[in-house]
Parts: sequence; structure tokens; C-alpha cells
Amino acid sequence: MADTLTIAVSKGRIFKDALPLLAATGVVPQDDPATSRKLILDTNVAAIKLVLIRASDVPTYVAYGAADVGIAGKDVLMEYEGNGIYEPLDLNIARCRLMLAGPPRARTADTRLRIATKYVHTTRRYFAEQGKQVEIIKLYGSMELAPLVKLADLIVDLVDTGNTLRANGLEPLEHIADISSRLIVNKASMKMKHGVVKSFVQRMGEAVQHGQA
Ligand code: PRT
Ligand code: MG
Repeated sequence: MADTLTIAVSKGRIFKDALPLLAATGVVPQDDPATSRKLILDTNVAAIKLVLIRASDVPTYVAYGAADVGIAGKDVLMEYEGNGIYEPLDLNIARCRLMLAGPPRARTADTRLRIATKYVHTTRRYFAEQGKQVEIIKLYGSMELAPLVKLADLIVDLVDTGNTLRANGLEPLEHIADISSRLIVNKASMKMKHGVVKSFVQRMGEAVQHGQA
């Protein structure tokens, strides 16, 4: 249907930070994902629904058109290799930094470094740009543990306050990228549902501007 809009978003911090922006565009979910187990949320606008998925799955749902638009971290988008999405807007929410981190005085260039991360492509690109070959170990979470048990020399992970690194005796070493969440749009939806998508992107843009004013 040309006038419906499906929005893909992950629960947790992105959902929480996106709520005020959505509210400013006049969209209020009818359920709270913290208490409801529903994966499709109705909103106060009959034609607009939210689908709740894993953060790293948001680009996939949008690329395949299962959702018209989505909200995804730049970390996830940098890692995503598919096509089919536009990234028209920085929502400036869920901000953090992607960093190389490790134990103090971590060994550097003498041997080939082992790096544990869930950001395999981004990490490979980062070191390739410096002409460095590294061994990358893919993990799905708790990266901070890897250097402590000698699985890896260093990690690449998101850092906000730095508390998680500190609590595990690690320190930030190199800044790789500033991260925030972006509004993404399915390319076909942008054409076929131009009116409703364009107006949503515009209203979200105004909400971001307003929040920063
Ligand atoms: O949890 P799940 O496996 O379902 O997926 P996810 O971990 O990708 O989702 P979620 O909701 O935890 O994170 C979604 C998005 O939030 C990420 O893709 C980022 O774009 C954004 N974001 C912003 C963060 C953070 N800040 C953040 N601090 N995501 C994770 N963290 C973690 C980080 O990985 C580390 O473990 O928080 C810890 C560091 O925080 P500090 O404050 O201790 O430095
Ligand atoms: Mg998480």
C-alpha cells in the first residue's frame, strides 16, 4: 500500500533515543517493548507501524523492503555490505566512538597483531588503510574479555563513557570513527512511496534540528 510506512528499529538504547524524535513527528508507539513481547508495534497513526529487530539486522530488513525505513547505528551501517539503502539523515542519537583498545603497553608493531571484534570489515579496512596486516577474530559480544584471556592482543569496540574498558583494565588506543544512529530508507520505497517517505524524512530532520536548537 502506497500510504503505509513500516519503520525498523532495535529495542534498547536506539529505541529509547528515537522515541522523542518520533513523538516530535507525531508518531507514538502503542506498546512498550520493555514490557510487551510484540515484534510489530502499532502506533497512534494507523498507517505507520514499527518492527522491532536486532540492531545488526536493521539494514537487511530495509534493504529487502521488509521495512520502508529504519534506524541503525553508523557502526552497523559501516559493517553492512549490501545495497538497496539510502542514508539521508544523521539522527545524532545513541552516540559513541568506535575505538581500538587494549591493555596498557599493549604490544604494537613487532608481530602480527590479533584483534578481536564484531566489526570485522571495518577493522580490516582501518588497518589496510595504514598498510598493516592484522589477524581478526570475529566475536559476537563481550570483546573486552578477549585480551584478558589472551585470545587477542587488542579489541575494536564501541566506547561511550569508557567505564567498560576501565573496569576490565583496558584503555582506548586509537579513535576509528564517531558513531551515531542514521535514518535509512529502502531505495524502492523512496520511489514508490515518495510522498509518505519524503515527508517522514523531512519531519525527522526537523525534529533533529529542533532537538539541537
Ligand atoms: O544487544 P544486541 O546484541 O541485540 O545488539 P547490539 O549490542 O548491537 O544493540 P544495542 O542496543 O546494545 O546497541 C545498538 C547501537 O547503539 C549500536 O549499534 C551503536 O550504534 C549504539 N551505541 C551507542 C552503543 C553504545 N553507544 C555503547 N556504549 N552500543 C553499544 N555500547 C556498548 C559497547 O559495545 C560496550 O560494551 O557499551 C559498552 C561501552 O560503554 P561505556 O559507556 O562503558 O564506554
Ligand atoms: Mg547490546
